[in-house]
Amino acid sequence: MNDIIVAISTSLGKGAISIIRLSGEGCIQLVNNHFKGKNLTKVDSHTINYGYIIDNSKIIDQVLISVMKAPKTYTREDVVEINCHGGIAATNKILELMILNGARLAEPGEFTKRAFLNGRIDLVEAEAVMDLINSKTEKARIQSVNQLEGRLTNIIRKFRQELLELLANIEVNIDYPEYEDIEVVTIDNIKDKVKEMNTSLNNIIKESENRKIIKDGINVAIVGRPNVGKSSILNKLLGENKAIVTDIAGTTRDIVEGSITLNGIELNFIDTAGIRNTEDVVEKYGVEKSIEEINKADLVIFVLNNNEELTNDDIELINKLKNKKYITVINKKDLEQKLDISKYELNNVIYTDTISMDGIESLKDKIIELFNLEEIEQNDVDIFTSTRQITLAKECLPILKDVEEGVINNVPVDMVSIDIKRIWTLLGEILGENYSEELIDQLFSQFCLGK
Ligand SMILES: Nc1nc2c(ncn2[C@@H]2O[C@H](COP(=O)(O)OP(=O)(O)OP(=O)(O)O)[C@@H](O)[C@H]2O)c(=O)[nH]1
Ligand SMILES: [Mg+2]
Repeated sequence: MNDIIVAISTSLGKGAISIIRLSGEGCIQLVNNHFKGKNLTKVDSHTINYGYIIDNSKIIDQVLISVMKAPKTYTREDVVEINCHGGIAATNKILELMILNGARLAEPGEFTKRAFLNGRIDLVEAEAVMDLINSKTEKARIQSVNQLEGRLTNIIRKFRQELLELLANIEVNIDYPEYEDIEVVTIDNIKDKVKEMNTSLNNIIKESENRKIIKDGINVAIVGRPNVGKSSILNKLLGENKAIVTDIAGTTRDIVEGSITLNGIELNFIDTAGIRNTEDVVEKYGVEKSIEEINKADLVIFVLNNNEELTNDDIELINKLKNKKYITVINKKDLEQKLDISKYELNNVIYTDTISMDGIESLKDKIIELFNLEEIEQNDVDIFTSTRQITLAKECLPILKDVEEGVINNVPVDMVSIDIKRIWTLLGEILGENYSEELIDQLFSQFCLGK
């Protein structure tokens, strides 16, 4: 595992500087072999050194080199960072030089993976690094930084500590059953503690599910029959003419996407092909995609035309939306009303006119209301941010419940202790204890190169 890995850590392109990062035993020597300046193997740790990267005494670039010796580094291994001029050619040439002389191109996330495997960070913190890189809004950034600071990690550690204390109590109980006093204390102790943990874990999970949208945003699919004004609505929501609008039914054939930030949350709008029964092969494919988008979306904006009567295609769509969160937009309210929806119970009805922009603000307000976006702004609590964390935490809930009931029903304490150990293990998995190779590979492969 200690071979030398190398990657370009900045995004490759024209820029003032690029950073090439190396980690692993011998990386300082390797860079020194191609450096004209001070002897890097002799300099103090955590120093920046000026000089030239050379290849067979030919200068490749003028550089600043940071030398960081293990263990106080990102990976806990020796780390070297070469700051070179940001051109693509110079950066690639240095990377190539390192690879030709013994380094290996790092896999995505491999530096962070080493930080984890060497015990510098836990999995929750590693996921926070990835989230921080991917943060698109200020709120998502703050959430990741809190996680990176270890706030969630501390909560889980505290839970696990409490579980250990419970287990210790139970052990005393089993080893010294003659102390009746302890019996009473222990059972009460377990019951209260477990109840308290159940409530607080439950709250964190609930809050986490609500706020997954801080990280991932909300996917909103705009659907409806052709020509009702879906693309016009998308353009007005985005404030730019992203989708083509014409009076020809079937204008949008493929999905068009665009995003805005509303109350600090990213909304990803997906404009779809108008849904109708059609023989046109291209359009038909577009219609299938639209239906797929309905299933994937967190919210559907279902658009109807105020100026037309309801058709079978509309009714089919209404049926598809039964179990979805959706807003009904009745567009073209400036035109004569011919639509009659009185026979149908449609959710969240809003009237719009995309020419005068009437109703567009109400549509945004409705989205804020449906996802409680205003509240999300207010509270600052610690939550699980990845599906992996939420799934593991959820697995603990029924077991906690079993423990609670078991205690109430006088189930033998040693049985209860097995359950408690299981919860302790599951919480440990959140932090990355008892990890599987496969999980680790899959998780870190989602990182970008050089991190
Ligand atoms: N009067 C009026 N016309 C509108 C309104 N919104 C859109 N239109 C017109 O309706 C026509 C169709 O608009 P689009 O936004 O292309 O409709 P669409 O639902 O995306 O259509 P497809 O892509 O074909 O499915 C265009 O001529 C628009 O200018 C509105 O509020 N009032
Ligand atoms: Mg369209």
